[in-house]
Amino acid sequence: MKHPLLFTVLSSTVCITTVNATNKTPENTAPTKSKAPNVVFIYADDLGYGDLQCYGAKNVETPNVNRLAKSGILFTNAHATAATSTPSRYSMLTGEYAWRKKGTDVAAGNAGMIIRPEQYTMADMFKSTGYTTAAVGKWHLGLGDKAGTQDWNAPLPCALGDLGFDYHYIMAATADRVPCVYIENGKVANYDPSAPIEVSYQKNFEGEPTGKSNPEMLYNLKPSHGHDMSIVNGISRIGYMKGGGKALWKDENIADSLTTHAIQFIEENKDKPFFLYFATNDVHVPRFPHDRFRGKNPMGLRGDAIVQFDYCVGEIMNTLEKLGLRENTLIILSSDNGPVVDDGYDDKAEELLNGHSPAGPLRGNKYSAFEGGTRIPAIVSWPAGVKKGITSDLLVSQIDWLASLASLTGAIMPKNTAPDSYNFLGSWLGKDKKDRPWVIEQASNHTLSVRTKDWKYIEPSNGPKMIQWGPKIETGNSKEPQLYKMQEVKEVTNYASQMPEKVTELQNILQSVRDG
Ligand code: NG6
Ligand code: CA
Repeated sequence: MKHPLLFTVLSSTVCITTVNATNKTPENTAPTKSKAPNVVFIYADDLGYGDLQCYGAKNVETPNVNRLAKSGILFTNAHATAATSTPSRYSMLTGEYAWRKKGTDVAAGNAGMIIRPEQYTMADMFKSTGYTTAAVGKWHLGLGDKAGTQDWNAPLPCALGDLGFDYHYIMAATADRVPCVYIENGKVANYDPSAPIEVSYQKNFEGEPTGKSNPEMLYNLKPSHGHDMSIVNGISRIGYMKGGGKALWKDENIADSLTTHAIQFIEENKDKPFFLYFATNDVHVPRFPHDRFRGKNPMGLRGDAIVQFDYCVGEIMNTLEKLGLRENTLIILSSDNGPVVDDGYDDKAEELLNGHSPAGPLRGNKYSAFEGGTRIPAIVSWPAGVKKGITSDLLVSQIDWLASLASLTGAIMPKNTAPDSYNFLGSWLGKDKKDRPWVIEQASNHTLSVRTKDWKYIEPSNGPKMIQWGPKIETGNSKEPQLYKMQEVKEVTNYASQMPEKVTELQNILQSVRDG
């Protein structure tokens, strides 16, 4: 059931159904296939609100993202649904808040596929209107049938082909989790029969070195917290694996490998509408950029990883330009959650910040209920359909991409799918000035917040105030209700006791969304 509060807002406004290539807006017509824009998501990992030059970053140059922003809309009040990857991506790809579904916390590399084949996804939506679809990059939503049952030496019983993706070339989870191989169309890419793959998140395989027992085998990127299990390419990871041989990725080549596969997909599909979900490994740990990007800015590896990300963005844009596709390609660039500096490897990211603030002016980081956990960069560019050079402070959420883009393509979403996704296409394309009445944000310990344009309510939680496993990261937890005035930007003064009516109003919104 669609949420009554949102329904009231939406039913009183005219929704844009499509925008064609000549920048006119015919009312209530779905685009013909020849005019449907290609859609490319460039989805970064752990890239913060303040990490890009066009968002005020210091110490790092991001000329390609700056160019993308100049060619479209830069959003200053856009939100991911969660402060970690798996729930954020689950929500974005299905249009259902992850907290409605069990098993959507940060997934192990041998998690079973969390989005089930019968669920409707972003890729299904595009496919239903004739798009060719692909996912390239970090997946982190599980594969195969059940956790721990995958045979990585055979085709997986279910993979992204069952979720509407015609092609996929992905990392099962994250670069810091085994298995350290790419999966291409449900099978390990470059499979090496001489080195069968075994994976366990329970115990090590006999005789295999780990970061804990064999620190002398580690490259100079040592774990600072956790990450002391199997060693692959001289880097210890979360989880145990054996084998892999020639199929093992090389960390310094991940960005190039993903970008090359993304470009190949674009080239192969240049004559028909395509949807590409390009989910970069940057700037997640272990940060291990290629030599070309090392030592290029004062922030060390984290800064180099941002530059590497920017390079990949440039490569995608250049490819589209070269093929004459840029004009009618809608690019959405964003991040799955807020930034983190020390995320478990001693890469000196903390010491080398040199005044850079990864979350910009916001309080909190990845994992946090504070704004820095979920307010993320978001840029939308579509030369044929969106005005250029705009900055938008509209309140928007990634949860709405599915319904909004369905409205753009003319897809008819089956009933009872994407229950939390609403059509805010006009806001995302800069055609109208409609804020989302509220967005819901999920912290890593499941604390929920309600954010309106002016206020934010964080529900009480018994969780600790700081992350428990090491670095100094604020969780945003408090046993008391918290109410912040967002005009003050930084969540410092708690107005809850002074403004009980506002607290009740926001609590009611949260309750009704929960019940919805
Ligand atoms: C944490 C890991 C962190 C990162 C995160 C997931 C430790 C100490 N920390 O458990 O390094 O992998 O999970 O990040 O192991 S995410 O962006 O994919 O959600
Ligand atoms: Ca992430």
